[in-house]
Amino acid sequence: MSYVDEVLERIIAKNPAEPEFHQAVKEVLSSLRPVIEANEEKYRKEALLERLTEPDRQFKFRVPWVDDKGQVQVNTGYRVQFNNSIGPYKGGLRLHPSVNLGIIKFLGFEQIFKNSLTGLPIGGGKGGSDFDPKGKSDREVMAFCQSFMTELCKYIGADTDVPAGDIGTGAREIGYMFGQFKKIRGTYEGVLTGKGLSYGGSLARTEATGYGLLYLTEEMLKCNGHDIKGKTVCVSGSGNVAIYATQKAHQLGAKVVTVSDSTGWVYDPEGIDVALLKEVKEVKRARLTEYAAARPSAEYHEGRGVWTIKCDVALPCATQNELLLEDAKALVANGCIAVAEGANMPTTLDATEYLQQNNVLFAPGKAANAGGVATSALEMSQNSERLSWTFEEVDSKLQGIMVNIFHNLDDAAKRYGKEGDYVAGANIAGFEKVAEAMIAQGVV
Ligand code: NDP
Ligand code: 2IT
Repeated sequence: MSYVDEVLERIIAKNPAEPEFHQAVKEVLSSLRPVIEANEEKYRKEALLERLTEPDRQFKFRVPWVDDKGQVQVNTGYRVQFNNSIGPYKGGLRLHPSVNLGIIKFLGFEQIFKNSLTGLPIGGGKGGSDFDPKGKSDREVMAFCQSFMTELCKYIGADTDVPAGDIGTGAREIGYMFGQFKKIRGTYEGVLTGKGLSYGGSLARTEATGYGLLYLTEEMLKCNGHDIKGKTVCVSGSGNVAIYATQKAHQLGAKVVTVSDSTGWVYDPEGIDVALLKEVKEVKRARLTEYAAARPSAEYHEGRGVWTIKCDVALPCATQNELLLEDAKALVANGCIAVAEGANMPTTLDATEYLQQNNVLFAPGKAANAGGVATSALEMSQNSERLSWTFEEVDSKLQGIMVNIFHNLDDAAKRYGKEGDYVAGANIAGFEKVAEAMIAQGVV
């Protein structure tokens, strides 16, 4: 049996209840086959793949907090420190009822390669909790965040592990967590990114993931003879990534006609009104029904359905496994030319293969959404030098990073005879640097 298949089999046997983790590892290791096969003896002897797929360490802890009725609630907190061979652990904190260890491990594993692709010195990690911020008062969110950080603060630090936002964790949650870290540890340090601008945050971090997604998509289209201008775009999700992806798509002359949330979706043929979407989602924290109620051109639909709308470009920006084989078929039938993942692993493996086989340009999340963590690394740099850069400075660095990522994966794919396969290109380019650093640092 090949080394890759042996390791895949062992991971599934050893971590039986973690399907998302299996999926992420399978995608990465399968596309690394040519690289592994070229170095099979060496990597096997080094147990490189076993070391790469086993987190350095993982924490799981109780998070008790008191709700507004005086009732004690208990959630479970996680932090997985996956790999720090190229820099301190770096990755977001997800707050969503679906969170479990397997989901955090898949996200942490993806983060290793994504962070490597940014070209910046950051390792891979991820954390979160099964706490649901939806419908909670600010005081309840604060109580949860403080309790979560009371435990998490033992394991993180500006040079050790630097968490940030993800689903359910935005500026409000990062603020409460930063305050509690400072109170317990007594140091004012860049231990979290995505901070508010008044206390060490970076300009353009809020916009970075969505903007970065569009910068990479624009470059991918350009290098394949297309122009983003004039394209019709379907976006899923209506959170941080979706909102700023929509804004930048419009700035580049495209038209976004859909957004979604966990209960339904909106089709707005005149183009999504970003100011209204921000008001509904960022200010009121309301459902998309409120967007549709305030916008005569918009139709609201319950359930899923975004990918049935005809578009040139599809940008899944909600969550994992939200673009299925049947959706891929609908996109291809409607003439879609490109899919770029704003979310982490939103496209299932069979849907990805179908899109690639039908010549749809496909940019995987670990490349396409890397602008968020890249700008987090720029926030870390600003915190270290105790300076802040202008919006234009950060945004122009972000643009350079995203264009560079695209060319790195394009080149890596070509080097292994897989021209146009950006999934393989991203995995290979991300892996090469991490593997070299791991081997150079010995068996640790
Ligand atoms: P937000 O919490 O701001 O928004 C998430 C959006 O996705 C909401 O519209 C939410 O709907 C929807 N959603 C979440 N879970 C589900 C679900 N199970 N089914 C259907 N819809 C769902 O998160 P972000 O925008 O920050 O994150 C979106 C994706 O992007 C995630 O995969 C995240 O890991 C990834 N990402 C985020 C980065 C960042 O910087 N924030 C960086 C790189 C990747 P509802 O409000 O109804 O729950
Ligand atoms: O998935 C991701 O890359 C993020 N949620 C952002 C991580 C970060 O550290 O900014």
